[in-house]
Amino acid sequence: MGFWDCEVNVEGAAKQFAHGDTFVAATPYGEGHINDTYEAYYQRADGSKYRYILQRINTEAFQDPDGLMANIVGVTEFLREIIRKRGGDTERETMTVVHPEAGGNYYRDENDACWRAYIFVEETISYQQIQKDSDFYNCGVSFGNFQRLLAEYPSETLTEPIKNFHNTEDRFRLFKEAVAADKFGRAASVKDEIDFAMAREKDASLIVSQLRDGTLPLRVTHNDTKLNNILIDAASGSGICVIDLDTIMPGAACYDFGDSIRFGASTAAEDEKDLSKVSMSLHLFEVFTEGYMSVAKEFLTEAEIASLSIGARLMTFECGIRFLTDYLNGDTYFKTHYEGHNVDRCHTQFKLVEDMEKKQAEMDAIVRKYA
Ligand code: ADP
Ligand code: GN1
Ligand code: MG
Repeated sequence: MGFWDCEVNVEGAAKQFAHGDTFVAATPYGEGHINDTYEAYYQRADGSKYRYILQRINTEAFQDPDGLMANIVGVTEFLREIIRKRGGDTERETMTVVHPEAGGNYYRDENDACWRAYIFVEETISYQQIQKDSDFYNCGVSFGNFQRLLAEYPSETLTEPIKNFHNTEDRFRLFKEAVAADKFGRAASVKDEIDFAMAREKDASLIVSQLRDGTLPLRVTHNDTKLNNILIDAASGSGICVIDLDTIMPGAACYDFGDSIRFGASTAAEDEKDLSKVSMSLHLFEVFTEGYMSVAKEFLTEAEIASLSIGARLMTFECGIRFLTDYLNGDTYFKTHYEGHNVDRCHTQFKLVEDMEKKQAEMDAIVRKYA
């Protein structure tokens, strides 16, 4: 029984975080692909209500929930201290872990499911697609700031929640293994997609090789900077809170820049079926780059600046092969809503890769303009 098809006891878990208040109801929430997310409502003795984000941690993806939660608690406490010192709102500008009544950072239930809760950051928007340029600019500023703040974080205290997460060479190896095994007899139906990836095998080394030889420095990075992993303040439009901190670990700056572009600068949804709608908007690329560089130019090295546009293409390529690999393996990793969902996602990513290959020089020129 996999993570997505086993039975769950949401109510039992939600009650563990009530701390004397009354649990009211929990319903599925958000568009994340990895964890099982709910909004859980509680009522205080005075009748007022509030909600938490309640998540069943995907322990197939994150096999060490203790290490994972220690990372998140460590990073959010570190950020909270900085926010407190500068007089910010400590419950809105970073996530706050709500501990279960029995103590610890999460609750393990009778089925061994692991549950955590966060304060729900209210009056915010989590976009699936950019509506306003200024929002994307502000995302760039926020992710730039996030990297800047984490530069001071003691990276040796972080555990690696998923080994080789953005090691694209290793992702490619797993992809080739999945093709060779063809466990579900699906390879023939995605021959063109496999050929597309195989023709670009050497690209998989573009960034890892530079990390290996020291050209690019290792930083503490978020590693999953897609648009719906940042909460936009409804009133001010600023990217107020960076969320989904599961994959914080050492990585390359261009992973975060690149993943933001992969998702946010696309003209269509990640699973759009009409590929004529899918392209990488140079306009959105510029909007994000201007925001990000307004902060990041202070700390990025020359080699890192040169890596940004390549990172965008590579994160997109990597994501495409991950969707394809998951399809070949029987759709066990990403949450999917229909058979072939991962193939549709793979198509948009590969379309974006092709588009970025054509626009590389223009992307580089934009980066230079703001560096
Ligand atoms: P996944 O790892 O599956 O992507 P996330 O941690 O990103 O899960 O959560 C899924 C969605 O839930 C987010 O995209 C966001 O819309 C919402 N969300 C998560 N945490 C919070 C929070 N603290 N406050 C408000 N919304 C949140
Ligand atoms: C997953 O967790 P979520 O939905 O924010 C995935 C990312 C992918 C992304 C593709 C831990 O992000 O790596 O880029 O889907 N997260 C994990 O949309 O694998
Ligand atoms: Mg997410």
